[in-house]
Amino acid sequence: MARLPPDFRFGAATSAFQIEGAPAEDGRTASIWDTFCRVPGAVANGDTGDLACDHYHRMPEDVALLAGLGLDSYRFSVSWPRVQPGGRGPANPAGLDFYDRLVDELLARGVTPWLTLYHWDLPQELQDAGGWPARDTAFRFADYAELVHERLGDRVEHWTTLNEPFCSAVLGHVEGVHAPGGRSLGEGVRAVHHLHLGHGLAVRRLRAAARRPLDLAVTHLLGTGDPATAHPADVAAARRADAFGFRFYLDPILRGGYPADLNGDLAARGIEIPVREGDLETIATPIDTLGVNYYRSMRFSGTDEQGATSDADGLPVTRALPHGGLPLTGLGWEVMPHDLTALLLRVSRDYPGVPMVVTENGAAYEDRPDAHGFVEDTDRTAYLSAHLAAVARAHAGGADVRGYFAWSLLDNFEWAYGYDQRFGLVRVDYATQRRTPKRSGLWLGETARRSRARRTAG
Ligand code: IFM
Repeated sequence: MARLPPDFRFGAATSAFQIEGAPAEDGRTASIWDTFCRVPGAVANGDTGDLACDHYHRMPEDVALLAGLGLDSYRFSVSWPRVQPGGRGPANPAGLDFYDRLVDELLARGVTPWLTLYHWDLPQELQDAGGWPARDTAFRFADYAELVHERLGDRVEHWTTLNEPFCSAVLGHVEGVHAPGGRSLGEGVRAVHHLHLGHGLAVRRLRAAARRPLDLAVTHLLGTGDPATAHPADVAAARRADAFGFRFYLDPILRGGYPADLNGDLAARGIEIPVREGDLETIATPIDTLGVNYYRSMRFSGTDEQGATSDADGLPVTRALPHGGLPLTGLGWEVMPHDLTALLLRVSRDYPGVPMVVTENGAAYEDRPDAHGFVEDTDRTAYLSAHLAAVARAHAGGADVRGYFAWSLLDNFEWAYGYDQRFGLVRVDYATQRRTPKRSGLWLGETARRSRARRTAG
């Protein structure tokens, strides 16, 4: 494998709703995911986040596990309805206390905290007031960011505003498979813009309030998207998918505007991005790091199953297809490490000057624990190893990529798939809440240790 730089960061990631549980403790109010879990059929098996990994009560044990593995960084998210119930007004000190303790626990064990402010758990009261499609939510987010920073800004250097706005906006408002379960392209587009605006406002507030140099970032879910064939309809479909799924997220933040072709595609559907004067400048406030989450890539076809190139409204078809013939994870996602290299090289070429960190990468597999709860997950270990090698190749090719966080530290609540899909480096037996590091976790920790040893030796 090509060498990673000696100061390369190795971590694991989680998010609040997926692991914490304790939905009504110490003043926390409901989030849109608490509500969505109650919608019949929305989540597999009717699973909820009520207990999850009970991390709210087991946090010191989980931090000890991460540190024991040998990882140097921990990416976690703060639950908005825990620290600012209802999403407006003063902070809830009891909610903030939890993250205060978490940060101290991490630092005491020599682990760097990598904090994400928003990983999809919008306070339900803000949803009732319009949610992300409403402009006001962006301003509420900036207030919330400042409250968290007031308490933790003395010890936390790395701040990510949003995790995967594509999922919040498109899975949540267009495809209806994530909270809040909307199915409207127009609402989804409004949500994207207001998420971007909230990001920019928060970056400005944190920068102004900073008591120490901060590393400010946003994390996007990205992949490559080739045309299914060289046919012009497929080439055009891949261009549309790239505009809607990739450049919609990177261009406003890193280039100061929405792509012209995207505006055209949306206009054909009667949709306009609700940009007001000054928004684009706010959104493009410089960041220090770009978080890249990578799982898989798709191909795009401009024809439907019957070969038609336009739909009932006369609009062009864009259809995502698998590549075929590749190994699959437990979720049926194709394993494509080479595309991670291509992706990182593309971002560094098209959006130069911003360092990257892979803030999520990992795989769900059907784990088979032995009698002691140990999982010999050679599949996941091979997945992580191949993707880390892909990161190293991108680095060798000139991409400024500075770290890698595996998704996820623990098996956890995998959104609409509930607890059926396990991504953890550490197995969680949900009946007993017993944690057992898997082979993959031991392997990643050992890889991190070896990398640090090189740094010390060098
Ligand atoms: O579990 C999710 C995470 O919350 C966001 N990124 C993708 C992961 C796997 O689906």
